[in-house]
Amino acid sequence: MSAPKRYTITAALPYTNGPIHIGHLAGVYVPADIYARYLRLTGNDVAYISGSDEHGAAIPMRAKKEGVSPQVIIDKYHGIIKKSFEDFGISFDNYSRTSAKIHHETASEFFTKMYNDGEFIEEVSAQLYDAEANQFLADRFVVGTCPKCGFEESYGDQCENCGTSHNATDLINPKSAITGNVPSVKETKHWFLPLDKHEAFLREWILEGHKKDWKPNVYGQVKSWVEDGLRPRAVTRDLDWGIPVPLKDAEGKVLYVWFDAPIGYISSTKEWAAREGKNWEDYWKKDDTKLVHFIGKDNIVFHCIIFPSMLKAHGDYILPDNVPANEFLNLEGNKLSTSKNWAVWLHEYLEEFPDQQDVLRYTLTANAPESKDNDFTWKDFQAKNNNELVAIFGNFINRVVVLTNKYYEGIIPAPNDFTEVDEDVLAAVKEFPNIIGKSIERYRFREASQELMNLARLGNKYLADEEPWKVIKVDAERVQTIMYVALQISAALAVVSKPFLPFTSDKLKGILNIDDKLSWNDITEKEILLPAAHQINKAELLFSKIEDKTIDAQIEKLEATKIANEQENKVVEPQKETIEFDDFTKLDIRIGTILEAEKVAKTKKLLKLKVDVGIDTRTIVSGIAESFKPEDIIGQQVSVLVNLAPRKIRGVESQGMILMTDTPDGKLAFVEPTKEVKNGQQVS
Ligand code: B3M
Ligand code: ZN
Repeated sequence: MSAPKRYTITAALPYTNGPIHIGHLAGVYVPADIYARYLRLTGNDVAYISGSDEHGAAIPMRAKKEGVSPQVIIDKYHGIIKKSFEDFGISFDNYSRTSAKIHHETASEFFTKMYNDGEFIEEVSAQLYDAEANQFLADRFVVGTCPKCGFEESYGDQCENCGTSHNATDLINPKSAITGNVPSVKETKHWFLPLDKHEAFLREWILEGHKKDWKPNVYGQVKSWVEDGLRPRAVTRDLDWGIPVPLKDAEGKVLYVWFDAPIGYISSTKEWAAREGKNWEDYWKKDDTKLVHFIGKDNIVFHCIIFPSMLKAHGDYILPDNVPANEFLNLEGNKLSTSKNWAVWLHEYLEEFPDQQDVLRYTLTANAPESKDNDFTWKDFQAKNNNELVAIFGNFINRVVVLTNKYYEGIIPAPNDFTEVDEDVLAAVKEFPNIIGKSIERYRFREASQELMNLARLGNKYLADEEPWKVIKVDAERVQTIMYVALQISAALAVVSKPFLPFTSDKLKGILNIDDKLSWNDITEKEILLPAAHQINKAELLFSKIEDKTIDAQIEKLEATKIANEQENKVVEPQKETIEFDDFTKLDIRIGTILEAEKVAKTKKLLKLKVDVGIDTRTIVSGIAESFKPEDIIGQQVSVLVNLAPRKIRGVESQGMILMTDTPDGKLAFVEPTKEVKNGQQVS
């Protein structure tokens, strides 16, 4: 076992302008949690740190949209996000928030020291200004075309499409996100971090020093930025929401959110260390501490170029050993989007899949976007659950526990002679902690999760091959050995599943009655994991099958969201060409009542209706079957174009047309009188 080390593991601070979704878990928080849990289990000193990012333009914009103060917004979403992390077993040692006093103090001190050391350029420059909103425009307050990739929805500080970071004045065709106006320019003073001054350091530290151990997707982005040429970046803003710039002549200015937020890792560590009686500087200033930042790819420039330059310039801080950024997770083929509600929100997931956090953790790990964007589909989620967690992991454990209770009343039998197969299986089990550990230490969590499933496969195959339920009839002594071996595998699974499936691991330890008696390293080092005569508990299902109808409901929910988005973005049809009044008088539109309704055979959309239009009762075929059940529209009053020439539709003669319109959820609605009207009444 290697000597214990000290780790500071940070996970990106989520903005408190909305809830969090599966993309956050997949990209950042589950991999970081697996890493932190594994390092704790292998005896290391770990500080797993995060918190809410409560400054920046996104929050006042959301506040304005909801007609509340930014403080109301951050309090609401800090609470929702913090609870979501707790619900999903994200085991932070501290989850703070950047509106906390300790952070304001820490960020202000950090800035002041850099200022006093002459690390900033003070410059009055022309910045974008929205005269109507009477506000300077930076970050998300301005959108325009990215100078690097041409993406037309780039923000003022960063392009979400190519990830590059720039100044607002670099945008092509900028537009105010507040009024839509083309901004003017106005002089204002800001303090700039001269990134160009840190180029040599960044080249030596990253391009040379981390060529081999940083992920290609991270190294590649950093290399292209450094080689594109680094320029001074403003670290202050003309905003009233954020940490005031701690200088006399800085009235109405705050620290740029991406200057203060990474310092949030330090202030959150301070908060934790004070509570735990530790020295925070051990985790940020000692060379034998390993600092690892878990982020999404859109945060690479801030964590690999800007924050390290700040740490270096401030002096006496360690630098990140690795920044294993993930790519993006998509949902059913489309980009996850808070604004389009195209997401699986964690708080909603738990309402629909109570106590099934581990199913989502496992699916998001097994399909993590580690080297390229990946897609989450509900069908794959169902398959991972039913074909792996239920059919392999759960099935193996259930058989072991049921048979141990059935044959031995839950008391682990003493083994007799081991066969070669038994010996091989017991030897293989001892290898898994190292196999899984190596993948985790190399930030290959997908691979690690599959090795975990391979251990369950080993157990499942061993039982299927040894068939104790058959052998019991002829050789009870042999079955004692088989069950003993199978129980050792079960104990190993309970321990090594903890980083990935914390809830399942705890449940399995309860079933095996081992609590936390076994450590990660015991699996490799101890001869016996579960001794004979040990009493286990009754069987409980670890996972349950997810039925098609449950998944179909989720897919339908997304379909409805997609349609609602399409409707919202639908442009209003332009007016048709002008007609004369006489043209209108040719239309004979009457009020009618639906008397009968039935589906037209072999069609999805058509209903055959009997409608009393006052003049007579007639048959009308209408394409409304996907919006209405026949039995629900008997007695419905409708507007009918009665003098439309009759026509055969799927063999049925239709004598007229029911007037309909589209609703935001993509269904149809009747054009009906707001009061009961006599059938045959004319619409004019
Ligand atoms: N608040 C998250 C984002 O860009 C950002 C991370 C800060 S980590 C210091 O979505
Ligand atoms: Zn771009």
